[in-house]
Amino acid sequence: MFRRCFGLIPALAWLAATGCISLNGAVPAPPPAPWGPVPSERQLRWHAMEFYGFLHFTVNTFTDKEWGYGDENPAVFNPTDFDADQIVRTARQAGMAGLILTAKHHDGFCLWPSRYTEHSVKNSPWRGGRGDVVREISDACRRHGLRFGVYLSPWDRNHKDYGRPEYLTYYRNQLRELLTGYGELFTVWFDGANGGDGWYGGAREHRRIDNRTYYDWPNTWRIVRELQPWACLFSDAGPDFRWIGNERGYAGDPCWATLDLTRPDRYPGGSSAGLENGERPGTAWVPAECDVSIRPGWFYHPAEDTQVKTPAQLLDIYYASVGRGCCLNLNLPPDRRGRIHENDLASLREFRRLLDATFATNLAADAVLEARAVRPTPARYGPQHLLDGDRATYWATPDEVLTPELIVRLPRATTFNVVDLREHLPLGQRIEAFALDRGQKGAWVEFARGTSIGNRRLVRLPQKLTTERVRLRITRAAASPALAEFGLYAEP
Ligand code: FUL
Repeated sequence: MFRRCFGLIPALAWLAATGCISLNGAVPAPPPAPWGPVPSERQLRWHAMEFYGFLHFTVNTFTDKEWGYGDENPAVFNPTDFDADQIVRTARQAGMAGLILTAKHHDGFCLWPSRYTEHSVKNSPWRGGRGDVVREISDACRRHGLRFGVYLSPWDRNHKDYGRPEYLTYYRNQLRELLTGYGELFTVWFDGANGGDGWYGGAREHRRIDNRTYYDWPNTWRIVRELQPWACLFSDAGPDFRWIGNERGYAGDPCWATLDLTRPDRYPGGSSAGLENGERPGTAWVPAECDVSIRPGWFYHPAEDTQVKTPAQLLDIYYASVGRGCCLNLNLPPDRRGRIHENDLASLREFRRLLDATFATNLAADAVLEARAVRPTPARYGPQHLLDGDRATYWATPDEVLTPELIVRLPRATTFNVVDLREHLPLGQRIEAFALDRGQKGAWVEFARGTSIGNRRLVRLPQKLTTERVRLRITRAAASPALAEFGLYAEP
């Protein structure tokens, strides 16, 4: 009994501190009811990654192509100095939270020694036919603290049965090998490019498939759910995250995390119309990934060594993807040595330096926040949660207050050009529009407006401004806002 009481007091103090109970008698209001579609726990983990990478690597790297025909001799795959640690370290130093490897691209060549085909690394001279790129990259990801995912092209220009039902068995067998042999996967990336001409076991013909029916996706997805419950399924239409509809790395503005999956053209390889902006209210939470290559092509081509995106271009992409609530999937193509090329490295390093210099300190960290409305009780729902760096806590208003204001009183005149906002995603994407003002000679002057927030909205101003007061006005919301974070930053 004594021991129980002894533990009760710190427990009560902790609950009071977190706002779950109030020791002075006020009972916190229940949290706002979720509005519209909401993310799963699996999707929330994906959202938290924000920035990860693609590795496009296969026979194309050696044949100088983007799409292999499927008749490539496995002997052409022969990296001279493959170094998974160099590749993964580069990604980690760039700030990536994970890597997705093209285990099999459209040419059908497997980067792992699949039991179901001879068209793989086991027939290449690399590592004497005993190599496994999927193993080496996934192990290196674990060593460096990155999550790992796979791209397994549904279209296979090598396989003789492509286009027939038998191919589906082959595809699922390969998928099972990847799902069971390489530890936890954070995603399986199902590409939408499909059908057309290919080698197809020597037939060398054109094969057309019906994207809606041929792959029987629901049953393939079920295999992933069963074997890798934390893996998010990617395709043009989700179900866990969607394509942004372009390969430039730019999200639309607004960019909603929801889609209307009742549309007949929403299936893998279906229409890209509407993907850049998403759909509101939508029927499902299907946030977008912006995929883009650091070079013009997805695979390494020596002629593109001088066309690596500059740090400034990468920053623009970051603000237009992560800064619009998406995840950024930046492709780094290993070269013929099996390493990330020095030019790509140099660009990534400077990009990272600029991001770190920008986001090292929240310039609003010591501000006094004044909210025009707070849901009872303030300990639980007050604006102080906007500065705690914790997306699980948030500022919320009573249900009927849809357009509240927040005043940020800075301890001194502060210069910034980036405003960082996050919604509390488990309650849905509630905010539809906002405006930002600065205090100037006793008045408020608007300096920015925006629409969707979702996982993150980075408002990047063309010029720095200096002020002691900032005001955030939520100008339109579908339900009372639940805002998790607020930050002010200055680009160097
Ligand atoms: C596309 C593919 O056809 C490209 O080769 C690349 O893999 C890109 C990420 O997706 O659909």
